[in-house]
Amino acid sequence: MEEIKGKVVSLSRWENSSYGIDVDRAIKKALKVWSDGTPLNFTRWRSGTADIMVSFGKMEHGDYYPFDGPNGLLAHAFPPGERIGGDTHFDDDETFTNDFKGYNLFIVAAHEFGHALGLDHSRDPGSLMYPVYSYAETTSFILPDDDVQGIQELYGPGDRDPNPKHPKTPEKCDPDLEIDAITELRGEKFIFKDRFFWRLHPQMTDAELVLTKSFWPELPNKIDAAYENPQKDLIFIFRGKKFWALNGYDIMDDYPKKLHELGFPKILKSIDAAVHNDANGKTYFFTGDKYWSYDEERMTMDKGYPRLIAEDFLGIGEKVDAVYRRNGYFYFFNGPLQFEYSIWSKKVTRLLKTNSILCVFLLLLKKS
Ligand SMILES: [Ca+2]
Ligand SMILES: [Ca+2]
Ligand SMILES: [Zn+2]
Ligand SMILES: [Zn+2]
Repeated sequence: MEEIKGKVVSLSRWENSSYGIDVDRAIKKALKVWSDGTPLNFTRWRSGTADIMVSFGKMEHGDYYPFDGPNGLLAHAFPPGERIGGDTHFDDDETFTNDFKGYNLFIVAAHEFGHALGLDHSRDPGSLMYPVYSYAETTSFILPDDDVQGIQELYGPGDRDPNPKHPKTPEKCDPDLEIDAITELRGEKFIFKDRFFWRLHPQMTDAELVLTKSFWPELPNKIDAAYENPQKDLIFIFRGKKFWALNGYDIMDDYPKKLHELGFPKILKSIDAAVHNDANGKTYFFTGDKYWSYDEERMTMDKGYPRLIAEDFLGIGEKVDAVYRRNGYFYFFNGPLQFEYSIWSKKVTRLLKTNSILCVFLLLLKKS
C-alpha cells in the first residue's frame, strides 16, 4: 500500500469531457466515498505522475488490456503499485451518466477506485465491490458496511466518519428477521427488506438476494408494501403516498400514482401491507390496526371500510408488516413471526418464524 500513502490523484480528462455530464463531480464524490472513514486523503494534480492516474480510452488504449466498445467492460483499475499501479481507466465507448440511465459514472468510478486502493471483488450483493454493476441512489449514497470493513482492513479507520451508519446486507437466517413487503410474481416470491429483495423460485433451494434498484432503478430504495394481480399480470409496489404498477421489468405508463387515487383519504401517509385475493377479486390494504377492501373489478374501495384487523383476522395481532396469499391461505408477517391463516375457516392454522420462508432449506440440511 506504500504507493498510495501519497494519496494523490490526477485526471487526464477531468474537464473538457464530451459526456455533457459533470465528470469532475462524479470523480470527486467517488473518491470521497473512500476517504470518509479512512485516513486516506486525495489531492488532485493537474500535471505530473500521480498515484492514481485517471483516463478515458477506447479499445486498445495503451496498457494491453483493451476495452470492448459499448457495454461489457466499463472500466478497469490496477491494484496499488509502481507505474501503472492504481491507475484507473474508463471505457470511452460507454454512455456514462449522472442518473440511472446508461452507466452512472459515480457508481462505476467508486467501484474502480476500490480496486485502485487494493480491494478485490466482494460476494456481498449489497457491497459496492460486488462485481456486477447496479445503479444506486447517488445523492444519498453511503458506503455499505462490507466495503467499509474491507477498506479499513487495509488503511485503518479515519478520525471522523461523517456518515457512520453504513448499510448492512440483511441475513436471511437472522432469527429476528423482519421483512418490509412480500409478493408473488409469476410463481416466484419476492421478499423485500431494506434496499434488497430475495427472489425465491419454487424450484430453487436457495433464495437470491438482489438490489431492488438493479431490477427497477426508478423505484425507491425501500418499499412499504407489494401485491400481485395475476389477472392483469401486474405487481403493485407502494412507498409513502406513491405506488407503481410493474409488468416484469417495465414500469407501466402513468405511474407512480397517489394512494388517494385508490380511494384512500388524502391524509393517509403510507400503507403497511397489501394482498390480492383471487377468489373474490378483492385487494386488502393494511394500515396500522385497520384494513381496507378494494374491488379490483369496479376499481373502488368497498363501503364500510376501514375495519379493525383484530376483529376480522383473529389471532394475527394488531398490525401487518407484509402479507401474501398462497393456496387458500394468507401468510401474515408481524415482526419475527409469520401467521398462516386459512381464508376458508378464518383461523390461524400455523405459527412460523418470519425467517422460515428463506431459511427452511438450511435447517433441513442441518438435520440430515
Ligand atoms: Ca465496454
Ligand atoms: Ca410493510
Ligand atoms: Zn486500461
Ligand atoms: Zn470490479
